[in-house]
Amino acid sequence: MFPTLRWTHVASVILCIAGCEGGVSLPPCNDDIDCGAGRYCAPGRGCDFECVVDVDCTALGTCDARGRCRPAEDAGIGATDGGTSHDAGDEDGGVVGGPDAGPASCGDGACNGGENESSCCRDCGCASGYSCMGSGCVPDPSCGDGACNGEESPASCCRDCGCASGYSCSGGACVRDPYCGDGACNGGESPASCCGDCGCASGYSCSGGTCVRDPYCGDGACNGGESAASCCGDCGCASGYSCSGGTCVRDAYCGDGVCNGGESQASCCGDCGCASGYSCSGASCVCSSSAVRLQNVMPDSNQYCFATGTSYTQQSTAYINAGSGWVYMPDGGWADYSAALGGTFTFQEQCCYIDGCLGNLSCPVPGAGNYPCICAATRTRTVSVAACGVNFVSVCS
Ligand SMILES: [Ca+2]
Ligand SMILES: [Ca+2]
Ligand SMILES: [Ca+2]
Ligand SMILES: [Ca+2]
Repeated sequence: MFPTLRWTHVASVILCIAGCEGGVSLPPCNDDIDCGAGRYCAPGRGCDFECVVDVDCTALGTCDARGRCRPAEDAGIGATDGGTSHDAGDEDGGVVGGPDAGPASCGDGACNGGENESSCCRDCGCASGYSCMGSGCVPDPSCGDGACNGEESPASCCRDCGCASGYSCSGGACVRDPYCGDGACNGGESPASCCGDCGCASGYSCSGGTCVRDPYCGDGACNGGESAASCCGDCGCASGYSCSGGTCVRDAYCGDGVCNGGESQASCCGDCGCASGYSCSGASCVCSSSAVRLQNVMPDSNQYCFATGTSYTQQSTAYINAGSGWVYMPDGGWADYSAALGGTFTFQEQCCYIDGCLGNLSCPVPGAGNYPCICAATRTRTVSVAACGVNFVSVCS
């Protein structure tokens, strides 16, 4: 229980009756002058009333010679000092009291003798927000005073205490600095430096911290769901097929109906055919027919007929007998006869000039009757049938 304070005053009697305990509210002060007559400025308590006797100071000690309550221990000191403190010429202006009165000093627990918070904060205290440190009032620690002090910590006052590495003070709290992997493209990051947060350009994906191009047809790898059907350039084709224009097309082969892919008549007559006279049988060209072409190559001859005194032309005419009778063959005319390849062919030839001036024979010309002519002796010739197809033989050469 708090004590009941009872005050008796010189000028007037004011009783602080029961009920004031713990609730006594005194006017604030810095100096006795602030308190007016009958009061003094009590450190930490305000303008208190002067006392007359100790009983007035029930809980505060004893009443000293100046009418001020002092703590009991101070009172004791005062009693000890009493012998000198009561001397005339006391610093308090000759206020001579009882044996408890002593000289005011900073540290005596009372803001007295002209002390104030500037000169003696130990006794006089400090204004709100300040604390007595050493010999003066200093501001209480506060967040923002530039020093990490009092109860401050990075969590409670990062402005003064800073933050751990990788964190910065923002809005009064430590927030983590931007880093690659925080899910936001920030702090100077770019797709090149942090594709995990910043992503990549179209057609690229972030892999292992680097933007790598997405698979595409033409990158040289069969990837990204590509197949021979969708991208034969990267995936290739089945055996016997080659990628051409983005599609697998069958390679050239003997039997595709086209002479291609290095095929020749010798290697693939089915596609490339055979030379004249040959036909493709199996995989080879074989000679299907051979013949001898007999052609009259004897030129005409210009002559002069003395009998008539005129120039005239001897027309070349040949007759051929290949075993089936004589055949008329005019100048440049020809006839074919089949003959076995590798064998020989025998025929007779008679070479004549139709000659109206000197003719001594009669040469038949089909459809035109007989003409006077000059003929060489009949000759039998045998030729080789060396080539498949037509073997050309000049007659009357
Ligand atoms: Ca601070
Ligand atoms: Ca980031
Ligand atoms: Ca690809
Ligand atoms: Ca072919």
